[in-house]
Amino acid sequence: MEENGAYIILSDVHLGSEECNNKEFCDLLKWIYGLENQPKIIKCKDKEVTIKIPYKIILLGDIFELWAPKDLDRDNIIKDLIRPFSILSDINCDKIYVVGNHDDSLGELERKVDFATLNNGTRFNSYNRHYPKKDIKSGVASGLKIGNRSYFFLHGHQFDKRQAIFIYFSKLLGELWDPIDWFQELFNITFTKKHWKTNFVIFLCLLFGGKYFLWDVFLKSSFWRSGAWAMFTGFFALSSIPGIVAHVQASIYNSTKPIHKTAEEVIKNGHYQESKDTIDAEVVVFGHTHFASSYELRSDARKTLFLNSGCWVGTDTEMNGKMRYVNFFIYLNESGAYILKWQGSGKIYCIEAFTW
Ligand SMILES: [Mn+2]
Repeated sequence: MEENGAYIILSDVHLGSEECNNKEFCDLLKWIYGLENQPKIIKCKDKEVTIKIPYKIILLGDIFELWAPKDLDRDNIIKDLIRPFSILSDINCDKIYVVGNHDDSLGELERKVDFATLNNGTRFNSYNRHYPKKDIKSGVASGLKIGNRSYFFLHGHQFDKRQAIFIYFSKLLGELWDPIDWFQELFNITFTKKHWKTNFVIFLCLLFGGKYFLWDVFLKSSFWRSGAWAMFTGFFALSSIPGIVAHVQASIYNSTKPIHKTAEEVIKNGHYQESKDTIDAEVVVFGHTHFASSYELRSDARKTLFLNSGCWVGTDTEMNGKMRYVNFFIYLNESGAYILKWQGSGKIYCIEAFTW
């Protein structure tokens, strides 16, 4: 597959989360929109690079925060997405959405939003695992040829030991298995969301009240009356327990976040196994760890360049002696790949450049 032209890769915006840099993200999208009439020349080391309106924008996963939105309320995702997605749809290029782990349940949309055409004639496609897709016959995931390099795009949770168990069970089941998402869905019923704490108290009262104080009454009462008790108890259990589980999951997840790893740490210490790798590409672009960086893996057989597209959450902070910067994107064209930081008002800082 060969598709020349420039590409912009964005990942880990986490729309709907507490720390999402939505304003900055919208500013970048407006700037990309403007590139159509006015390409921008930036300096990368001592080279000049012309940033043009891309041929495609690749949204590389975790664009939406479905696992732990603000107040665990998924309505916050809808509030957050309206602006960026309306700007995005106006940008005159095709858009590709590759799902990540925090928006994994959108993978079910794969065939449903494929080739949705927007009013300016641009297309929006979604991909469940990676882009491009695997060849069904050979099982090999061939890269996309841009210029004289081949590229492969995936969110990157596939390199994560913790996520591997979800993926393993999902494969066994033949469908998506994601307990975090499951409890999020149960919790995001308006009645549960609003009243889960009170519901839990009512549930406990019904459960123990029924058992200790009303036991006699129920034993003597009709089948229908104890049936009604069971039904109410069940109803309040279902309208409260998902709230507890969702909150516990969110706090466990937040305290053990597998993020902030550089591309080098992911490939060297993570779940990446070269022997099992079926990706046939020279450059692998991924996100997930929120750390814009690069790493070149050299073996006798080949050389693979891994690029991490960073994130749009939180602020620039020092982590384990290294600076982790936010608000990143990757720009690719026929002659190179660039890791770029958005500094506001059209100011772009080039962190790393790979030219060929
Ligand atoms: Mn992720």
